[in-house]
Amino acid sequence: MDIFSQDSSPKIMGILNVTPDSFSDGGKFFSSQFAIKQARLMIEEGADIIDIGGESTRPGAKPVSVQEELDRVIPVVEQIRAEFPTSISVDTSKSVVMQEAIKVGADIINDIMALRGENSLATVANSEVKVCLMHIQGEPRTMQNEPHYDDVVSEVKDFLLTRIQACLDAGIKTDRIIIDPGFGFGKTLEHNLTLMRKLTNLTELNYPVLIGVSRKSMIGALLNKPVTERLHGGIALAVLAVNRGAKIIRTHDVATTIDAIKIAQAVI
Ligand code: 9MG
Repeated sequence: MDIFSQDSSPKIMGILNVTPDSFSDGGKFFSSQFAIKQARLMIEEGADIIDIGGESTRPGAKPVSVQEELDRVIPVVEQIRAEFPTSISVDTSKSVVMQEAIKVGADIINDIMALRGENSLATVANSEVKVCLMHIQGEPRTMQNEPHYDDVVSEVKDFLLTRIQACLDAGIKTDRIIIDPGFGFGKTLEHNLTLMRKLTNLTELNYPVLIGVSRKSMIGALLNKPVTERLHGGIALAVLAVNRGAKIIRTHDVATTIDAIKIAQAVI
């Protein structure tokens, strides 16, 4: 069975950031060995997918050049592909990075801009990879400057339907498409909570829904806790999302999330 099909159990996507702030030495020397070690740990814990990202999407993060992103991401994709049978996702909005990642064996393109960048749609259409289409209002640098919606659920849903249609028109078949409301991407706490409460409005579209809430500021805002103390809040949201039909959970905390979802699945 296709592990991303609507009938399969929820899958865990482990986050592998290969950005300077995630490097073992605090950013001076990036060791791909360190990244591979982290990937191995997440795979041993049970991750179904490793999501590799070379550019931070946090508000205010510095953009990186195409070459810099290629240098960070591609060797790591190559090494994980050579060592592990796990699905590999690459978190990028740059078509050149998508193209090179696909060449060295990526299975999924995770694009926070939902393939709106130059050549992105064609690059994915000319391959066999799956794509995660995420909703964002604005762009990462400024997205948290007073986000506004008249109706967040229907606006996110309409955006995703429009991007799905663009994919279908470009020749990307339905079974290659994953959708994501983009928690924290141009959304206030109240927008995020409304999207979680009404997640079935998206899961009923019959595309696998991916959610990423791990360690995000919505948890910090609710609990008044720093990023290092958001594990339990993230687990609660992951379980609620699975209960509402989410199929892929993107997380830093693989083992704990798997345990929580097993319990949720036994009850649902
Ligand atoms: C890269 N990235 C950071 N947060 C994310 C989220 O919530 N969803 C997806 N698809 N990617 C994300």
